[in-house]
Amino acid sequence: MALGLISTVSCTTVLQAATMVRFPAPITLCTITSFLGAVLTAVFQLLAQGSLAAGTGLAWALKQKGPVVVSMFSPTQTVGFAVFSAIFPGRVVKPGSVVGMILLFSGLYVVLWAKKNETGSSNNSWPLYFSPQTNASTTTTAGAPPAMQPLLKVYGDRRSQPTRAIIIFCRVNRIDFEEVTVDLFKREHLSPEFKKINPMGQVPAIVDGRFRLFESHAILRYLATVFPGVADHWYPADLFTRAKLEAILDWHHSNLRRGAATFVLNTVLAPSLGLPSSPEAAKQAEKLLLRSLTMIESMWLKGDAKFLLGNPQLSIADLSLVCEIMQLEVLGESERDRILGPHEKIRSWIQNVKKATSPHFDEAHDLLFKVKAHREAKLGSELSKDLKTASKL
Ligand SMILES: N[C@@H](CCC(=O)N[C@@H](CS)C(=O)NCC(=O)O)C(=O)O
Repeated sequence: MALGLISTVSCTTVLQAATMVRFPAPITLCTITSFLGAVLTAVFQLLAQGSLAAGTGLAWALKQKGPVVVSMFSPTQTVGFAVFSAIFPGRVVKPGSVVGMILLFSGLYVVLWAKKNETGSSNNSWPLYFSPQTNASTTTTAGAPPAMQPLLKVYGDRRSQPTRAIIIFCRVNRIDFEEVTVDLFKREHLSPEFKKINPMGQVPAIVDGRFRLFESHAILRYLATVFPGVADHWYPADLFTRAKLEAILDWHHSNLRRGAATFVLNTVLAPSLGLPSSPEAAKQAEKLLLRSLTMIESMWLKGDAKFLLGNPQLSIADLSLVCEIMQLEVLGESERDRILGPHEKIRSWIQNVKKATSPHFDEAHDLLFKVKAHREAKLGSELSKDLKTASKL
């Protein structure tokens, strides 16, 4: 269809040039040509799109394939001019012109080849903020790309709390993304392929077109800033509020996260994965975790505060910190209650964040809840085995 359009345009241009020699009325000719151009575009649009809403044929092609691919139409048109000039006014096409055309084509294909190699994929060139937003998101595992690929890829494992924060953020804000699972238990985060995305070998990480980023807080800031649809309360433009949130985010990594993650690692994760664990490290981590929970309540959840800093709506800091605390679920009900029981404000803050991000919060934590249920069932059967053994003694 595009070739038909190009042939028609070349043909009319050649005829126009011939007409100009005998009928020197450039403005009239220009008016007729423009009118015919509009009619041709409309016909092309109707055939290609079924509507007249997509702009000119060129605009349509640009949207479909991008500027470099569309420029291929110009040499094709040049060939059209040469062929029709030879047919209608009987012009002679000289060998020099043919060589010139071949050089033109070769140059263009070198550019197309270079562009493809530069980005790795012609669909994946531009960052998120140039892409249309939809509510769709897809899930794949590393190495298995889906049929339709959104521009933003989130690499992570739902067992990881910062990964869950990113996924919830994207879902709530209707950011179109592809979730690529990097299985921590299979050590996929240490693979050379993943290390090209995050040389630190940790999840989460994102690839947005050509742009790569790791560290969950940096990712949340990036998405909140770059995506036009994200409401201000997530990462407020007001510099004073933003600076206070930044302070909480920085504090999080060396306090709450260090306490919670080290405690869970040394009490649940390491033993269940057959890795070495340290009761002393667990004890120190528990102290830091309890101190951190007290600090959050006394510093940032004062009075009836629904969210951190007394804000009426949640921010990226609420989401990040609450996802961190959620890992305590795997400890089991009684252990979790022992730690969170005395912290009523923390418990209602978790509920507030959960409600504000529903149903995505529970959906992202589904795997964690399953791990918890599995662990409790296992502990229950071991306990009943022990009780049976004890009753025989
Ligand atoms: N500060 C990083 C922490 C990332 C992190 O610790 N990720 C963990 C999973 S929650 C991980 O990939 N661990 C694997 C490893 O360190 O080998 C962030 O916020 O993104």
